[in-house]
Amino acid sequence: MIKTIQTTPFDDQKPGTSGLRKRTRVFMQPNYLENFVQSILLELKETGGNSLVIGGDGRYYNHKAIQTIIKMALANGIEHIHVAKNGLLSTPAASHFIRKYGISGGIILSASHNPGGIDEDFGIKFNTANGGPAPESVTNSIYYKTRNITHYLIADIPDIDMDSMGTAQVLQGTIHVFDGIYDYVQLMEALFDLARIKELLENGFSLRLDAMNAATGPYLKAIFQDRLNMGEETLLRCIPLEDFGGIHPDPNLKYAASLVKSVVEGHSASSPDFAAAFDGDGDRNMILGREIFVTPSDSLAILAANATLAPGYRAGLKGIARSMPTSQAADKVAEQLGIPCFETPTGWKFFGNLLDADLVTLCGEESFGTGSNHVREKDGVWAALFWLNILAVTRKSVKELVQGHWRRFGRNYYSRHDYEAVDTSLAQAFMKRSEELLPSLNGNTVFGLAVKTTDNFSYVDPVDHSMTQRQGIRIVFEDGSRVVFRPSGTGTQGVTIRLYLERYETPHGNLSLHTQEAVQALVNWTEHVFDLRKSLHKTAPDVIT
Ligand code: VG1
Ligand code: CO
Repeated sequence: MIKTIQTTPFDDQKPGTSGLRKRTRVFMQPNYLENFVQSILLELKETGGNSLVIGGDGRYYNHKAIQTIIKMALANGIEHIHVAKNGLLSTPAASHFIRKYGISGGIILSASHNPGGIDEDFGIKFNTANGGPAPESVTNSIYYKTRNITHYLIADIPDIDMDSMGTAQVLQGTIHVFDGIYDYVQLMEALFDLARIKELLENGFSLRLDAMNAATGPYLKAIFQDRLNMGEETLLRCIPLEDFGGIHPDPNLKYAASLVKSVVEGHSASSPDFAAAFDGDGDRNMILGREIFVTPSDSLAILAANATLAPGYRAGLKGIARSMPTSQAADKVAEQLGIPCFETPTGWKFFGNLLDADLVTLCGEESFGTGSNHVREKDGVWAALFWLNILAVTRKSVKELVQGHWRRFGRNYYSRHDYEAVDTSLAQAFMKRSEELLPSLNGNTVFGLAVKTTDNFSYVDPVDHSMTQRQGIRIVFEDGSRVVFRPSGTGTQGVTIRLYLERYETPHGNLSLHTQEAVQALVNWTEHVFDLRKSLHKTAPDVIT
C-alpha cells in the first residue's frame, strides 16, 4: 500500500519570502512537488508533528497537489490530516485553524497574488504549529533536505473525496474534511462589532468588496451576505476560479485599477463610501474610500491609532511591527502611544516571534499586508472589517479619517516602483555595486537631500537572536525621508527590483501633494547616485503602487 519512489534532487527548491513559488509546469514535472513535500514532511516528523492542515487558494493544480500531499502525509505516518472542503482555504484561515485546533503544521498551496493557470504560477507555503510561516531555520532545513533527497513515500490509494465534510480512517491515519470558512468567520465575529457595522451599512453607507476571483469570495459571502445582509452588488468577483479569470489577483493600483477608478477617481453619487480588494490567498488587502486610496503603510498606522474602537483590541496594543521598507507612519503612532515599534525584514515569518512573545499586537507591510495577533499571517478580510468597525464607530468618511490622521501625525508620502523580470546577473551586479557605494554617500548632499545613514539592512530577532543579513539597501535622509531597494523573493522570472520611496511631511507641511510628485526628488536622487534604470536596462518602472 505504501510505495517508496526513488528520486533525485532539484537544485532550485529554496523557499523565498513566502514559500516555494515557480511556474505551474515546473511543479508538474515528475517528482518536483513530491520532493519538496517529502522534505516538509520529514521536517514535520523530526519536530514531533503528527497532524497537518492542507488547503489552497483554488488555483489550477490545487486539487491534484492536495491529493498527492494527502497520500504522502499518510505514507509518512501523519496521523491526523485535515483537508479543507473543496481544497479551499485562505492563508489567514489556515493560520487560525492550526492555532485553534493545536495542529502541528499546515501546507498552503498558493502563489498568492501571482496569476494562476497551467502557464502561470503555483506555490507551496509551509506553516508551523504557531500558525505562522516557517521561520528561516525551518525553511533552511527543508531546503537542505531537498538537496539530499533520495526517495519519497506515497500511499497507493484512490483519491480522497474532499467535496463533502466528514472523517475517514485510511491506512494508519484519519482524514478530516472540514469547512474552511466556519472557524474563520467565528473569529471575525469575536473581534469586531458586526452589529455596529450592520447598522452603518443599513444607514446608507455603501460598500464594494472585490475578491478578484480568488480565495476570499466564500468568506466575504459568509460575512457580508449571510451575517450582514448585504446585497450581491456589494460583492465583486466572489467565485474562486482556477485561473482567477485570467487576471492578477493582486489588490493594488495596477491590477485592481477598475475598482480604484470607480471609487477614487471617477467617483460619483453612486460610488461606494468604502471599498476593498483582496489577493489570491486572502492575506492581502487594499483599502479605498471615496476619493482616496489608503496606502498600506498608512492603513497600519491608522488602524493602530484607532484600534481600541474595535472590541478585539479594546485593551490596547502591546507594540507594532512593520517590515523595513514599510513607511514610518506607524512609528509615529507607536511613539505617541508609548509602545515599541519593531522593524523587521520583508516577509510575515519575521513577525511570528514578536507576536508569540506578546511584544506586538499589530503588524504590517507596505505590500498590502496588515494583520494582528489574532493569527500569524496577514489577513485581508480582517483588515476590511477593522476599517469598517472604526468607520462605524467614528461615523467619519475614509477621507476624513486619513486626512485627520495626517494632520495629527504628519504624512509619509510613499510609493513603490517595481522593475520586473530583470536579467539575474544585471540585478546582482547592480545590488553589489550599490552596496559598495554606500560608505561614500554618508554626509553627502545631492539635490538638496542630505544623507544621514546608509546600510544593507540586517536584523537580529529580539526573541531568538537569530540574525538575517542583507535585507535591502537603505538610505535615510536628514529630514526622515528614505530610499530603499531590494530584490524580491517571490518572483518566478528573472529578478524584480523593488524601489521604495518615502518622504515625510510634518502636520504643518503640504499634506495634499500627488504622491508621485512628492517622491520625485527621491527618484531623481536615486537615478543620479545609483543609475538604477540604466543598470537594470529599463526606461521606467513596470508597476507603481
Ligand atoms: C512580497 C512582498 C512582501 C510579502 C511577500 C509575500 O515579497 O514584498 O512584503 O510578505 O510578497 O506576500 P517580495 O520578496 O517579492 O518583495 V504573499 O501575499 O505573496 O504571500
Ligand atoms: Co497573499
